[in-house]
Amino acid sequence: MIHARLLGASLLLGVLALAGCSQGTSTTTTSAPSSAPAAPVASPAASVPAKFAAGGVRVALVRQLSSGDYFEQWLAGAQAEAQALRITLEVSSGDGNNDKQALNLEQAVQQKADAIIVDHGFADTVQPAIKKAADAGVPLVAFDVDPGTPKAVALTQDDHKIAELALGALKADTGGTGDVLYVYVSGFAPLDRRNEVWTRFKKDNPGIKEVAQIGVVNNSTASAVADQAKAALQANPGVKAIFAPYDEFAKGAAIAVKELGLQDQIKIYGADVSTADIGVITEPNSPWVATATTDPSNVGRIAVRAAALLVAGEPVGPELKIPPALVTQKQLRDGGIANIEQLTGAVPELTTPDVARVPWAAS
Ligand code: SR1
Repeated sequence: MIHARLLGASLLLGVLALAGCSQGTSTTTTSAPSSAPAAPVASPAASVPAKFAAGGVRVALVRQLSSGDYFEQWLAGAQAEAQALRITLEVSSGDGNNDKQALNLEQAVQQKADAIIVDHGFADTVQPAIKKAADAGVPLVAFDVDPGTPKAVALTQDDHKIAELALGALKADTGGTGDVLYVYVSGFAPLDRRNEVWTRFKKDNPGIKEVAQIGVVNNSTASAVADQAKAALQANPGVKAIFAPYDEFAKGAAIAVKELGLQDQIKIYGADVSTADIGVITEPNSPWVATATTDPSNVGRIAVRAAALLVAGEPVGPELKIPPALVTQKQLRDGGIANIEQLTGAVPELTTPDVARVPWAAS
């Protein structure tokens, strides 16, 4: 065991991104450097496990999707936490191809990663490999995908709350009546959970009428949703709100509303946030008026911390659920908030250092 204070200086520098290729999948490896200039660190509460101190821990991050603000920020958070904990993070993405993600997962098991984080995915394609890994005793964190085994830590955002917050804003603004366009694609666990709330919301608010449902998830989700939304809004001229609980959906909806010149008639209620999203929400006459969100990079950090704890044999609850906050256009404009750093400063509950806290971490 080596005391973290001694190591602190070497934990702070440099992402070494090595581009590699395996089975047509781009894989990046983020590793901590062996040395770095001195820097001040906070006192840790515990000693660093030897394998971490030696930089010998490999965690595979196996992703279903990687494009879009949410997934980029999430990865940046995961990489930053891996660097801080001296973990080598081996990142692969199925780029929306579920078979490719399943292959990447099989490969991570074969290559004996110290832990595996599965980031999104469809149950039927990832659960067989998750089961193999769990049976082999590999520590697992499953983010936004049902792992099908209690042996894996299930990490989610509180998706029911995300939908409730956004729909609460929609209801307050509409008075609970009016035609609504809904953006949804089934099969993605977080979207399915948000859909449960939407289904209940419609029952509880009979004045709300879903006039159309659209949605697509691909490498250019926002522009595909924009095209669909334009057609749906032209076919349904009475729409006064759009429920679009994923930022790529909300961005696409905003493009459509602006192109049709309907900003004074239609408001958008979304999910997620990024600096680019804040720009869209706060621009003059923007229809996107509220978003319910966590800080995606904070969630990526938590995934890596949970994996680190499992590797060290530390207890982690079977479920980690990260609470969201409602962020409104008014709040951003009034607060002069232009980026994620300013937002997390103004809404400190978006940062959750006590979730999966690593006792040997410097801060
Ligand atoms: C396609 S699923 C997109 C969602 O995954 C994450 O949970 C984000 O919140 C995003 O909305």
